[in-house]
Amino acid sequence: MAMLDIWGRRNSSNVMPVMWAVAELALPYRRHDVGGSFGGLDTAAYRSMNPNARVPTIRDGELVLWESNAVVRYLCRRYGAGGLLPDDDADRARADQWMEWHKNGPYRPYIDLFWAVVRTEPALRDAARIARLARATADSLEILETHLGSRLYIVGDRLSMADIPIGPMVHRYFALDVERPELPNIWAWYERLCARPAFAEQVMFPFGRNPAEWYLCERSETGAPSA
Ligand SMILES: N[C@@H](CCC(=O)N[C@@H](CS)C(=O)NCC(=O)O)C(=O)O
Repeated sequence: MAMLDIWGRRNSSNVMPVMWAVAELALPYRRHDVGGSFGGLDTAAYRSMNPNARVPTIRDGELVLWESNAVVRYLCRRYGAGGLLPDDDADRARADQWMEWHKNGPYRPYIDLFWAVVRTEPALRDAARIARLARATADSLEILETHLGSRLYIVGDRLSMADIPIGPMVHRYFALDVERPELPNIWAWYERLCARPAFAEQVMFPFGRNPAEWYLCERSETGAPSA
């Protein structure tokens, strides 16, 4: 295959699933730092690829694609047969279902929670709102908790594209300093993900505890604050 081009800062919640999929599939790629403190989204050149001026965007030969779940699905269909793409139609549909559930279910309160904590100065945090968002995220994740009671991965007993968007969200959710219920089945699944080198490399890097640390992590190669 040709070299895949990926535009997006690696600490973006929507870039991480793409990078994790790329690493699981061992695809050759070049990643371009845009978005966040790197800027570069509001240019004619970038908007001609992605009129939303958001990350991620990928280019694979002639194909330019945005929307992280669409990108993950594409990569898994094109390069993931026998691996991240379930073989059977019903399992593929189930994987699609959980990817949609992620975006429309827990991700919504989770991303607001993440911003309300990590990306807000401690003095400006709204404790009542944080508690509400933490509760809403947990309530939604209880659905996954029940589901994972009888399987190792989200679809069946091996990693598939269904796990890809949800893993990075859960990684950060478990690291946030917020009220959380016990979620033993999600935790056991998360530990399975942590044992994967691709997940460790593309998802498990530090992101900081406040806006200053966030920006230091964003600018650091390793994700670690340099000060
Ligand atoms: N639904 C889109 C959302 C894309 C999105 O909102 N990306 C955020 C980062 S997570 C973004 O581009 N923010 C502006 C920035 O990074 O400067 C997807 O899943 O790809």
